[in-house]
Amino acid sequence: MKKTYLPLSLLALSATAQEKYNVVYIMTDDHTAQMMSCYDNRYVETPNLDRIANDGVRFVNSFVANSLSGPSRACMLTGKHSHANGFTSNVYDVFDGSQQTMPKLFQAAGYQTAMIGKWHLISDPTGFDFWNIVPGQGDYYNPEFINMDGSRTQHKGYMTNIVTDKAIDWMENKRDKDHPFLLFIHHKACHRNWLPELKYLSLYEDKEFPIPETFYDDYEGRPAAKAQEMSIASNHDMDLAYDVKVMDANVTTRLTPNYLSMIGRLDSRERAIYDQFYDSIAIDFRARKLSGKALTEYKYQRYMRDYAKVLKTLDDNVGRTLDYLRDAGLLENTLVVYTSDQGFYMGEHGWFDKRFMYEESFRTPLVMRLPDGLSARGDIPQMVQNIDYAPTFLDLCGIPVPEDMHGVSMLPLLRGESPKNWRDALYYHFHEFPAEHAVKRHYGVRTDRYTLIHFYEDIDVWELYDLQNDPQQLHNIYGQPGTEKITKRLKKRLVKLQEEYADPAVKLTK
Ligand code: SGN
Ligand code: CA
Repeated sequence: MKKTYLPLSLLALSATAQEKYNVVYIMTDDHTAQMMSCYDNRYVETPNLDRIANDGVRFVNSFVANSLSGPSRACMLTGKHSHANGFTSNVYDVFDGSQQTMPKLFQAAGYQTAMIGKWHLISDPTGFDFWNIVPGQGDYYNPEFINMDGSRTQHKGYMTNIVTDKAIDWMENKRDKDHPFLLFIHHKACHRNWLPELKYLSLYEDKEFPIPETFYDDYEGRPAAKAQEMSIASNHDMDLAYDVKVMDANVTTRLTPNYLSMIGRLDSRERAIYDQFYDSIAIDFRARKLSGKALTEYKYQRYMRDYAKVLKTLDDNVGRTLDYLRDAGLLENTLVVYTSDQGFYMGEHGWFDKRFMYEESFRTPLVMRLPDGLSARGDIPQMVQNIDYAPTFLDLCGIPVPEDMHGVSMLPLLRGESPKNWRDALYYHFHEFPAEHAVKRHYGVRTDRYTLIHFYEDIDVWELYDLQNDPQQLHNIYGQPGTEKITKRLKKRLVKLQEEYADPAVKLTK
């Protein structure tokens, strides 16, 4: 940006809308790169998400620090790994909102800050001039929002549309336009249990999704992978009523009550439309009397279709957000970021859900449309992580990046530079066990070629993958002859990262 020299008296007012970039940070829930056509065109088209990448940059090695909603959000807000920001798990922690966060630093620098949608950190948001969040996971249909005064308002409509309406309304009518802004638009889509917007119920019904190569993985040599409860085949894990939506009035499954309460939010007219669609699916399902592999593959198709429908509304709304920014003349001066709180399994290893440090859930989509002045375009190959978002946004907007943040600014990458000393290894730590989906605690290190993972707590298992020879991570080569040297080198790197980030888990590695 061009440097301007202001008289001292005006320095305090220097965060004016004309001089500073805005940041619009769009984050979805459980949206994975396999389901975004600019990353992977096997399954769906996402033209509006792709617009961001086509006009700007696509990070092809983008990862999270802890593949779970709340923890991921806390990493993004603080620029720190979970053990340091204190929010390690959705179910055991409350986010300490008195700590330093990126929005607070923006606010102190004179920015207008706002947060709309899924927050999922238990405590109320801090550091925002305006917030309007949903309780917990929120609901797809006629959702309730929590207002800043603690009151709750139920809105008529579909969550993804409402979150976008609110975001546009804030940009257009609620913010102080004399100041630059930081806006978080945090969607519930595409989180379980994938309830589509009613107008898209029949979409993708004629589509048969290809079954991933690792769908029938036997988890040999990987006891933690075997112990998980996120299997499409299991009717305990993927519920026939709640997830697959083939409810049988005579059978109450484990999650039927949750399902009924969710679709109970529809009014009678909406419910009739919903029932007409899924009742016919359920009748057809019962007539087929499926079992074994046929049943598992049927569940997979239903899962893919419903997920894709939810994603369609999301893509529409990202398009709407981009159109607003363009029409309001904001695009030239705004960094638009699109990412998800983590990746997800679309049948790989036979799974749905996330949590593991294996590639599909460790990765997360990340595309950005850059404001004027930043020249990078196309693919960015460096390994980046969601702890880098806070330093990047701060750096871009000329706000000093605090020393204690673990992440690093991606600004040089956005300028089209290739810094020589960019990180060569990523640290990951998943803490939520015991919990739903039964994924063991684990941490690990990933380089461009290898992933080394340590599962611990009620298990003590190391896994090593050569991503070049085994990108699907089916062969745990830890302890195999010939891997001694690389294992030693990776453990050393892991200890160094754990010491650098001061993760007490280092004692389990040494
Ligand atoms: C809910 C879901 C889980 C999911 C977690 C965490 N169960 O508990 O399947 O793993 O959220 O997801 S449900 O029966 O309530 O749908 S996260 O993305 O918010 O971390
Ligand atoms: Ca999530």
